[in-house]
Amino acid sequence: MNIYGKYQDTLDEILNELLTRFNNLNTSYQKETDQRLFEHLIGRVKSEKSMEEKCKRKGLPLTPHSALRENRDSVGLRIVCNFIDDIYQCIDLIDQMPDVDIVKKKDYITNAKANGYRSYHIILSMQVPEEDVDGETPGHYYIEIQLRTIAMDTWASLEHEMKYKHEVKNEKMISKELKRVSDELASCDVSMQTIRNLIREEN
Ligand code: 0O2
Repeated sequence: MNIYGKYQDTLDEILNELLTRFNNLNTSYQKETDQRLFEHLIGRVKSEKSMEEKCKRKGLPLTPHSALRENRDSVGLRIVCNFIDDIYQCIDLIDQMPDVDIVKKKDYITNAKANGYRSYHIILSMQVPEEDVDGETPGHYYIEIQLRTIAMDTWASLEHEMKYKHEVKNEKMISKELKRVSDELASCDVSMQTIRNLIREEN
């Protein structure tokens, strides 16, 4: 049985609605300011296999309730921005969205994880006309949004590929190197932001 049960179609619809919404925001922002709000955007409904593994890892039964209430990332969006300030600009716009409540914010940019992971995570609760897993109509569904700069995304993608959830030999040395690279990239992000501010001041 599909872990998302009869809610799978609603998850797909929510993902499409949010992708359209954010792409439209980017287009109107660009028209107004001549700058892009974000560089690119990706989204996915977490695969059943990955959601099942996550539930097993947490000792949860393989039910739609575990997938949609005990976990809050069945629908995930990743917004990749050019500059750090753009991330906070996106967050302001998310704050203003109708039919969406911000349930949790985790700022791994100001407070990077010990391994060097940097990103800003938001958990949203979105109201939709369809029924939810509690039998409520209109329903509420959770969405996880990860916001990062290109540099943060590069690091996280490569670290995910190489290490996250994998066993690694020379663990200590590899972790130290990854942390060092993360700090260097963070310093580049700050420098690029400073350069942008200087250019803007001149114009
Ligand atoms: P995947 O395979 O990317 O989907 P949760 O695990 O969601 O119940 P938690 O631990 O509070 O709750 O979540 P957190 O810290 O907000 O992290 C959620 C997601 O952020 C992860 O999802 C990853 O996508 C990403 N993430 C967090 N820490 C790291 C990290 O150290 N390295 C990388 N590359 N990504 C990270 P999943 O479901 O764990 O994994």
